[in-house]
Amino acid sequence: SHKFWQTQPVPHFNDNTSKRTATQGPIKIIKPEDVQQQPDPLIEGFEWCTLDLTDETELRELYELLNNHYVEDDNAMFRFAYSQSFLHWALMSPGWRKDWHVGVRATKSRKLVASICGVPTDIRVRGERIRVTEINFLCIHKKLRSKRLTPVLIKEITRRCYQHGIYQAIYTAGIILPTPVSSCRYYHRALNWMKLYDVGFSPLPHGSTKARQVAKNQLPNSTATPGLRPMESKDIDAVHDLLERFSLRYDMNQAFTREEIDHWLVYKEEKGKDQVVWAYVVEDPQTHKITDFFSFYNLESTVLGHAQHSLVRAAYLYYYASETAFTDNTKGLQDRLLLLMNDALICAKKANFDVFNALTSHDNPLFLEQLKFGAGDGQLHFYLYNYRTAPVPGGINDKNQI
Ligand code: YNC
Ligand code: MG
Repeated sequence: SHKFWQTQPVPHFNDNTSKRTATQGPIKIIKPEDVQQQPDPLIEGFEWCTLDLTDETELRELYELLNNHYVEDDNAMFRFAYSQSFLHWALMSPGWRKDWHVGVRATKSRKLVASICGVPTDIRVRGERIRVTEINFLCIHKKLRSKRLTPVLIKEITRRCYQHGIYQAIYTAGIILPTPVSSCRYYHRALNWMKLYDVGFSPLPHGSTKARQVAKNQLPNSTATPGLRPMESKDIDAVHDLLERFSLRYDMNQAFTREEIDHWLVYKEEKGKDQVVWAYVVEDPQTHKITDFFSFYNLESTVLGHAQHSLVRAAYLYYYASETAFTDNTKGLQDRLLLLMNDALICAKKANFDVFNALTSHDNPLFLEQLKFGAGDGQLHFYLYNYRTAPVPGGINDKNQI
């Protein structure tokens, strides 16, 4: 009984795989002249706004809304703490528009009480290339929950996407809605086990000791892949080419432009701004070709109501690729990923992260267990709006996991 979602152009739970396969494509054709020119009204006392995230004040307002009201775990022990640098990075990617940074303010106090945001990109779904907006940061102030404001926010960002000729969207959520195109589980690898134990994230396994857990999660001091070094601007073309070829191995993947590679992977140091993304390449010591790369991003979580610790620093595995996928068998790729991902853990540990997270997407199942990642409680479901395709088994490769 999804009163709102059942009215939307999304596949229904009971659409079977053969229907979804046979009819891949848009669910509803949108005529530009039918797109509503004005937003729907909001409940009394509230009004629409467009956030200007280039303005430090407005960026801080979104940051504060999210830091106080965004996603928490089921036990309300942790809440995502997206930094202002992170929001800048995630919401002002190539092609971004102010229009798609939607807010709701209380008319009297001007306080920002809700948000929904999007950025454009291209994805490929089983060979079909589609322009989409990636929808993220849907958030409603805790005092305004359960008032059916969510459908109003979704309709408004949809209208603003349609107005600019984008008729499809991609998004992720921890909850099940009609209808996931792919579902993944989160895995966690402790880098600072003692802290994770202290804050209640990592339990002490029955029959083990703290000392044994610390020893088990110990990592070498230095990386082991010959030729591994931080990615630089000069590597953009090589990484772009490698990632495109590697991504085409998945049914659903992001089609990057050169500009997007630069934006999403190359960190530009700026005074007073936290580093958001870390990327490393492997440059073959003989040929100087880029043979592999991996990346991770920084997303902290607030520890709610803890005396000693206020933040957990989590690194999230992001894009990676390896030439071994084309030259070797699965065992060759697996061996290479074990080496690369262990180095990713070492790099993250050196950058002072407490935990390294990865989904069961991409080729991750080849290394998760062996590198001592443990299955978490959290799931991440991927959705397409106004596009039907058969379910994608765990192999989605899109950046909308942030
Ligand atoms: C959700 N996460 O099912 P039905 S993820 C989508 N995504 O509708 P109300 C959601 N829909 O079932 P509340 C949703 N959560 O009756 C709930 N819903 O059809 C649906 N949490 O609305 C729900 N952020 O306003 C139901 O619910 C209806 O007051 C109920 O607010 C929900 O960013 C929420 O988890 C999540 O801030 C805003 O709990 C609130 O409970 C909150 O009465 C903490 O709403 C933060 C949080 C969600 C993170 C995310 C992706 C969002 C995708 C939205 C869909 C985009 C579609 C594509 C649009 C562009 C199209 C083009 C082109
Ligand atoms: Mg509501």
